[in-house]
Amino acid sequence: QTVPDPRLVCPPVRVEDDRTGLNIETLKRAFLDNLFYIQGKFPDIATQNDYYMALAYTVRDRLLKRWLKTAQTYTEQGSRTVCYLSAEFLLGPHLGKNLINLGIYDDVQQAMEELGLDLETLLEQEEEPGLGNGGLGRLAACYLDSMATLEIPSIGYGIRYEYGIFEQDIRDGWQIERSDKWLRSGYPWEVPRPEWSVPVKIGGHTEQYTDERGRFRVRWVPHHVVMGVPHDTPLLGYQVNTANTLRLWRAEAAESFDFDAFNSGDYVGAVHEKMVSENISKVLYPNDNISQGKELRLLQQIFFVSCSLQDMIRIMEGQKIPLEKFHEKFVVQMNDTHPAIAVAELMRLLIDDHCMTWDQAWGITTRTFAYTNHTLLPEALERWPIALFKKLLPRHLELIYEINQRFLDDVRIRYPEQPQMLSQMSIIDESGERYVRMAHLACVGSMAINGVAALHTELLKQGVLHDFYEMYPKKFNNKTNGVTPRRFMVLSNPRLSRAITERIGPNWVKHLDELKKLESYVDDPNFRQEFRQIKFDIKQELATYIQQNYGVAINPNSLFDIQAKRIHEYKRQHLNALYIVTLYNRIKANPNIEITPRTFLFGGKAAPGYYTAKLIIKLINAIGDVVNRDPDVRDRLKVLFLKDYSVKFAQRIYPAADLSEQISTAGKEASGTGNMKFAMNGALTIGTLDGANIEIREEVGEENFFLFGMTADEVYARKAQGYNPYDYYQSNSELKLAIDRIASGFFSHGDRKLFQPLLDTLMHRDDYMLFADYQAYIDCQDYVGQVFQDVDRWTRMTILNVARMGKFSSDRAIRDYCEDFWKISPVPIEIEEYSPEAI
Ligand code: CRA
Repeated sequence: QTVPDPRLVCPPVRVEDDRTGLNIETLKRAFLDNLFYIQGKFPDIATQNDYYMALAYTVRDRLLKRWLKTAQTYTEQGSRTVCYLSAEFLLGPHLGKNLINLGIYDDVQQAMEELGLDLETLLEQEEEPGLGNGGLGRLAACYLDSMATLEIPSIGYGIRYEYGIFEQDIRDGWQIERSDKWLRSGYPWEVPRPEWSVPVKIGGHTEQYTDERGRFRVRWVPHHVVMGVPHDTPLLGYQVNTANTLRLWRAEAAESFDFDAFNSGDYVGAVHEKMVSENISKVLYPNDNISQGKELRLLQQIFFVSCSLQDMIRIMEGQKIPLEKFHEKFVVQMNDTHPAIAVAELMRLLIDDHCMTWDQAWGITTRTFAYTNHTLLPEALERWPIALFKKLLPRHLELIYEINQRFLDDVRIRYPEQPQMLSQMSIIDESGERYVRMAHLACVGSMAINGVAALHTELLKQGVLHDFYEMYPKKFNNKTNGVTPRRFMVLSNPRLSRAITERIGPNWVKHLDELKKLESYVDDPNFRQEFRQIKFDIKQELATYIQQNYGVAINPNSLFDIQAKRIHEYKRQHLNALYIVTLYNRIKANPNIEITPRTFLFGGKAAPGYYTAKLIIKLINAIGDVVNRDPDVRDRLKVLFLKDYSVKFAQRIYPAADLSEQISTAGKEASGTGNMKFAMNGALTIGTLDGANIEIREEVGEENFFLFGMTADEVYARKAQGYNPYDYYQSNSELKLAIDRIASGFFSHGDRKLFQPLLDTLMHRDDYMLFADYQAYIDCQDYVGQVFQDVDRWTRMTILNVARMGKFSSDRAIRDYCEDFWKISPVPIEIEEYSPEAI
């Protein structure tokens, strides 16, 4: 290592008290200063958004000292670093989380109050960066929070979409989409770093040549080049000095590229090029668990992957670490196959740009990457037509062919008598039109492969990735998902958090297993009473919100039964709807029937092109419109679809739930993470033996979980026998009544055609086996209703659920990744206490 020029060694950071001080007077002064100098406003003309921005900048200033110290420490120590590659990061709002992590929430609240402002109102101003669809993107965000909190050096790499997940509105019961302009009023949390922009090549062809040392080389002559400009966001851990970086790439035209067209007078042509380049980071594909196979999506993938890998090489060069040590400096985690092209791209960079031999490059590559699989659904498995691949990434295709040839040689040696293994395992699907199978590329190029819950990992090993499991059993492991208790308990449910801390102290926030200590309060009448009161107050607040925003009165004493997640047939929101119709039918048959009053709440977006999912939204709204105003119901049932579900809104929903609906067909939900967030906030779960539900039930105890339905094995067995949903329809009178009522046009102003496509699928195919699980679900729901009446029993169950959720902290998941195959240990960040007198 060379000694740096002493004149350039950064002295300890010394900045004014106003930029770092944490006491109330300083916070107020800094806030007013930012209102004046950054927003350029005086109080008379300032909007709530100006106040929000002034406060956000005040908080950002306080992050910067920690962020720069973190970066400096990692640079000096050349720390081993996790790079988390993800096409999605569903962060949610920053302000509240940063206040919590800095430990200044209450002081800032008071500071704002002393200035005549309300912190809650300011927090509401923040537009969240919705750069993800659902669980996968939110998981990435939880993991970044845990890595910072555990002081693990890490960089999140992704795409800075100009438009995130669409805004959902409901018109006449139907979902309509509006573009999400999250950047419209300015985004104070990021710092653009144009000086670290990198070029990404697209299209063109390759040429072979012999270099000056007589080596055989390949040169890629691209059709054009796009620039990636990094935009960095600091992510501070909880009560530590570590602030790691989320680096999102924005696509820009390579300015100098089309000078020819420009000079020859084709200004429009030159600008067109610019537009096409910038399209790459324009919009997030709004599909959850569905791969559409669009060209622009492949461009997004190579774009952010290439930028990120080039950035890692730049970092190594800056730290003067030789490139041969790439796998010692970095571990690169691929969040599903969206970044799997990284395997070929790293090979290309090492061989073509850095002159390594194949074996050396492959040795590094296969020690660097790890792959997380998030789904078994066939429609989500990514494969790209060879022709498209060749057009956009001619060099990568050559490299993939070579990787595949060498891999298939190994397969041949391993299975000399089984030639079918070659076509089954090949990275190239040649069964019809030829495709590149991204999951196969990811498996071959990674040192570790994991599923996201115990069942899911088992099913991967038995099913989709079975051949790879046989060939590389040691690569496979399970990492059950987790969620951050900072956002989903401390921030979203401050009252519950305070009640917990009063009993067991504050350590649970970082060591969620300590919630176990709450078990000794399960029979304490004061604690029970307080627990119930908190839930009631939050439900009442949500009721007020619903009254104001939807004009529907709901009873805070009723059972709040909530299903909030993406709308998908496998998640079976329509099974939930069938129970509602069943209850309604019972009331119509006997208006005086005893039933537990319930409020059914739904939230979630449907992919804009997923017609059936959109029809399910329409069905829920249609049922709600009838049920909510039928006088026979006498307010015992209310059904509401809450629009535009987001991280911000989810934070309000989880604490208000009594019952959490986790009712996917067994074997279909890889893990689920909403299931964890609900249970941590004292909701009980009604669920199938699917994904992480199984482990939640194991932890909280089977007596504290409402289980129903077929197991994954039973689902496969029933399918194999030949499943006929129509038999269930004919033989189950309540099911028949429910279906017939929908079919009759009762919920659709007499229109019998409206829901027919949905009902036809159910009666004749029912891929997700709603009918087979219907009776078990109905019985279980009826039982839930009875248990809810027993207030003491219910309260006891909810306390035990909260107390036993320790396993589902994302801190536990990250510790497992670190110990198992990341092989990374914490790097604490020391900050000398700043004191103004020292200047
Ligand atoms: N849609 C799974 O379906 C899982 C998350 C995070 C999903 C969820 O069950 O909790 O990932 N899969 O692991 C996915 O996106 C591409 O696959 C999801 O969010």
